[in-house]
Amino acid sequence: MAAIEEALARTARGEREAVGDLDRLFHTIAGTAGTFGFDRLSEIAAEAEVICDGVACPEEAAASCAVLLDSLREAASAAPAPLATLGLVAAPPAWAEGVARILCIDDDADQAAYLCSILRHSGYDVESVQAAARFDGAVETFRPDLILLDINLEDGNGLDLARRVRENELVAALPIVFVTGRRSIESRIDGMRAGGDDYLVKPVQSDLLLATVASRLERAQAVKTLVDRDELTRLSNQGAFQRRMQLAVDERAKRDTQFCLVMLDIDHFKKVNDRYGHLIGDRVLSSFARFLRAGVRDEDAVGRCGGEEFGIVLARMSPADAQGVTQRLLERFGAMEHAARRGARFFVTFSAGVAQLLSGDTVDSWKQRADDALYAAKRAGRARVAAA
Ligand code: GH3
Ligand code: MG
Ligand code: MG
Repeated sequence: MAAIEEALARTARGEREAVGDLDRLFHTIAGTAGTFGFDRLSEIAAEAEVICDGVACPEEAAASCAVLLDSLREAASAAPAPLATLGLVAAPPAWAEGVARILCIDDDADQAAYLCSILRHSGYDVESVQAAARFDGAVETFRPDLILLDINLEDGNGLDLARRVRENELVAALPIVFVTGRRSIESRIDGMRAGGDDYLVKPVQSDLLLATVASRLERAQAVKTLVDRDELTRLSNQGAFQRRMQLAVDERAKRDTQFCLVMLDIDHFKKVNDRYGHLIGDRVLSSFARFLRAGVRDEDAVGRCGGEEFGIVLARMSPADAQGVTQRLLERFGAMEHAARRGARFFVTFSAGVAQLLSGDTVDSWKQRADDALYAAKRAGRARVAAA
């Protein structure tokens, strides 16, 4: 609107090329507003376009367009905004890792802009890719929580991309929503067979898009929580923690980011169980988990890797700093009093091993070095931190 007003002002001052600018702006609105279902807007813009094409002098165009601009404003304010902004559709579900990320693949720039603007408006973090060739890279770096996938792409086929996602263990469970112009039942079946969760036909109503995305994300998060969480401590379980370690290995290879792994094991935990009972033992594990989660940054991964063994992946940290952080955790946790029955109080310590992620490391070799350091800490007398 501001661009039109500016072009209109220049037109009114008699600038001939401003009429051309105005013409182009109205042309864009006439085209895109129609695609998005804002028919009245499209009609008015088309009318203005005709005026700009036909008038003899700029002043005349300015006078006619000024009248139309008022109608245009009115139509724009009545145009159906994405329903989420009107509160008719639930806001994006709260997402465990901040704002949910949506990757949109569509080779039609206008369609992509349309889908992205609806989703961004509703608070999602959206990235758009127009070529199939850029798909894998975007999945890897953007790490989407959901994928909107067009089927006909200039340099490929969305069905193939969906199959690739389903075959890649790291992202196999990602929700995939096809958004395509193909309406046939055969194409829908192809979409489902390729691993699509939903199939929307263009033009997509914004409220249907938002409802589909929100419900797919919600379901995915519920499943992820079940699969990835350790029930007792609510931390990542061993499998999920290993996947986080793998992401760190990948990130180091690509961007040379520093990572340290800390493996921690509670000292003489068997005695805690023997003396105070399994239930109290469980409570110690839960409070240790909460303590660790609260003691590191959001970007750091914390997981339960076994009975009383935990792991932390510290991002962007030198081994010396990681050791310092772990040492402070040990001092604070060691000073925490735990309550048992009949007013009994006791203290618990842990031992830890720190290993820096080296170039050429795999998840296994990295973990082995941290485990070796942890074992050394145990042998050296427990309640201490050792570096690999
Ligand atoms: P160390 O200092 O050498 O690590 O001695 P430790 O006693 O901590 O180690 P050990 O491996 O001998 O014993 C671990 C104990 O942790 C034994 C097991 O019963 C207990 N444990 C494992 N998982 C749980 C759990 O979920 N809850 C409870 N309460 N205990 C658990
Ligand atoms: Mg296409
Ligand atoms: Mg132990």
